[in-house]
Amino acid sequence: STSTEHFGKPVPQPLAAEASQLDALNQWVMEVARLTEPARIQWCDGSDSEHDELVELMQDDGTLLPLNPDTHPNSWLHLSDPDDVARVEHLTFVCTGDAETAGPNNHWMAPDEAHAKMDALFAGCMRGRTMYVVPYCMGPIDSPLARCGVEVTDSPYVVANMRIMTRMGAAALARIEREGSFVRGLHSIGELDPERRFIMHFPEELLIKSYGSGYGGNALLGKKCHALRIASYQARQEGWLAEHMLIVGIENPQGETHYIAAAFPSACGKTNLAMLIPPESYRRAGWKVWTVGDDICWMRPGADGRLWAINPEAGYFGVAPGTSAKSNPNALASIQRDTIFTNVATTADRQPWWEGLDDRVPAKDWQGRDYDRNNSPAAHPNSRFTVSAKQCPSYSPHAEDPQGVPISAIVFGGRRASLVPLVFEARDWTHGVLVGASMGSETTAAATGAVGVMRRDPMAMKPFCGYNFADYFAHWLSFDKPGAKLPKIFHVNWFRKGDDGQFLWPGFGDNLRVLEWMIGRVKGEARAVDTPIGALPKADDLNLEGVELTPEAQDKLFAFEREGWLREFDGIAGYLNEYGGRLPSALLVEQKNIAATLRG
Ligand code: GTP
Ligand code: SPV
Ligand code: MN
Repeated sequence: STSTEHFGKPVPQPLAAEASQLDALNQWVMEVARLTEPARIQWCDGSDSEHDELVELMQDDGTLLPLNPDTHPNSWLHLSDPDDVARVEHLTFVCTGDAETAGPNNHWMAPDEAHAKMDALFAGCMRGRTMYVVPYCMGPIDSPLARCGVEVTDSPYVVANMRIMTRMGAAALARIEREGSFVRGLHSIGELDPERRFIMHFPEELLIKSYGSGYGGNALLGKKCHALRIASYQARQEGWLAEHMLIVGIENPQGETHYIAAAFPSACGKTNLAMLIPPESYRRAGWKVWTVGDDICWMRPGADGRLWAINPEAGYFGVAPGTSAKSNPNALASIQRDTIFTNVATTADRQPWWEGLDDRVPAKDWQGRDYDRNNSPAAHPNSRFTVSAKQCPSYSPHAEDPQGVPISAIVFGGRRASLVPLVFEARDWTHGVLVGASMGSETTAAATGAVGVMRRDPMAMKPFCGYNFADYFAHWLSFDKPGAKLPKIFHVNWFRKGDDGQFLWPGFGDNLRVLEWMIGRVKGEARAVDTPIGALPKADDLNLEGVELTPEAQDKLFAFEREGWLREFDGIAGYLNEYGGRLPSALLVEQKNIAATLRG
C-alpha cells in the first residue's frame, strides 16, 4: 500500500537500488523535496485504499463535497478557486535552448531563466503539505506506443484526477523501472495566485514545471503538458504524431468498422463526436459507434503503411455545460457514479447541475453561493466531469489494444459562424496538411480570455504544440512517402449560423450523416463536387432523411463561397507568413496554387 514517511528533511522511500531508472527517479524526488520542503512524501500506488484515504482527507478539508449518494454514488464536487477555472495560455511557456525551436506559436523563455524563475516559486512551497509522487502511464500499460511519466504534486485533487485520467501507480512504476526514460512533472498549487502562476515545458529535458494552478490542463500534467506538448516534441524526433484528436470507431450495418481521428479546438465538440449516438433510423439499420478516445491521439505508421492510433488517456475530463440526455446520452450515462465534478452547480438535493442539462432550477452555483438568476450561468462555462473511460457505454472493445486502431480518415474542424461549409474533403495529403494548418475557430471558455474571437488554431494544436509550427507542418508532410497508406483528410463545421444567429446544422447524433459520407468517400462510393477548396457534397449526397433543414441551411451548409474564400486565403497567407522561411515550401506552393484558382 502507500508508504508515508516523516522527516525533518524529507527523504524519499528507497526503492530497488540497482534499477537505474528508479535511481534517477529517487534522486529527482529527493532534489524536489529539498527544494519544496514538504512535511511528508507519499508514493502513490493507485490502490483503492490509497484513494479512499485521499477522498476522506479531501472531504475533511472541504476540497471534495459529497454529492447525493442515492443518485450519484461515490461522486464528488470540487469548487476551484474562482480565479483558477481554465488553462492559462498566456502563462504557458515552451523553454527550449533556442527560441526558434519553440516558434512564434509558443511563448518562450530561455531554460536557465525559466528554471530560476520556477525554482524561486517552488522554494519551500510545500512546507506543511504532503508531496505526492504519482507514477503514470499514458496509453495501455502494455502498448509499445505508451509512454510513462511521474508527476510530483502537493494537490490531492490532482492525484484523484490523475488516477482516473491515466494508468497511475504500481504498474506504471514497474514500466518505468524497465524502460529508458520518463517525463518528469513538478506541480504545486502554490498560493493559487494568478500573478504567481506559470506552466513551463522543457522538452529537451522531458521536464514540466507547473506552479500556481490546480485546474485541468494546467495541473493534470499527464494531459496537455505531457501527452501533447512534450509528446509532440518527442513524436517529431521519433516519427510519430501526438495530436489533440478524438478517436471514434464507426461500425456499419455490414459489421465493418472505420476509425476516424478528429481535431477540433477546445470545447468544439470532440467528446460529443467521440460518444455519438446514431439517429434512430441509423440505429435500426445497425450502425454502431465506438469511443476510443475523446481528446488526445497518438499515432504512428504501422508495418502496413496505415496510421495506427492509441488514446493515451484512461478517462474523460469533459465539458459539463450542454451535456444532456439529448445531446450526449453516453456521457450522461458515464457520469452517474464514481465521478469528480468540478465547478458545476447543484440542486437542492445535491445532484450536479449545469446549463443545458434539464429544466430544473439549481440551488447553489459553481462558487457554492445560493443560486441567483441574475448571476448566471450557475455552472462555470468550463466546468468539467472527470470519469473513467470504462464507464462509457460506447467504450470500444479495441480501445486498449496495444497496437492501437487503424485510422481511415482525419477530420479537422472549428467553430465558424460563417463561410465554412458543413464538410469538404482535401484533394491529397499535402492539401490536407494545408487545411489543418489554416484552420480557424472562435475561442471558447476552455482557456482564460475573450470568448468568440476567431483565431488561427492549426490542427487544434495552437495551445499544445511543443515546438515551432513550421517544423510541425513539415513533420506532418513527411508522412507522405512511398509505401504509406495515409487516411483521407476532411474539414467540418458543425457551428455555421444563420442570419438569426442560430446553428444551421442540428449536430450531435446527426453528425453521423457526415461521417457516413466520409467513409463513402474513403471507399470510393460517395459523390462530391470539386471546388478550389476541396471536394464538397451536394445536400443530396448525404443521407438527410428525417433532418429538417431550412432553405437557408440547405444553401449555406453546402455552398462554396468564392468571394469569402478569397478573403479567407488572404488571411491564411498572412498567418503562414508569420512562420517565415522556416515554413515548408510545399505548403506555401499549395496555398498559392489554391489562391490562384480562387482568383480564377
Ligand atoms: P475539450 O474537452 O475542451 O477539448 O472540448 P471538446 O472538443 O471535447 O468539446 P465538447 O464535445 O465537450 O463540446 C463542447 C461544447 O460544444 C458543448 O457545450 C457541446 O454541447 C457543444 N457541441 C458539441 N458538439 C456539437 C454539435 O455538433 N453542434 C453544436 N451546436 N454544439 C455542439
Ligand atoms: C482543453 O482545453 O482542450 C481540454 C481541457 O481538454 S484541459 O484539460 O483543461 O486542457
Ligand atoms: Mn481538449
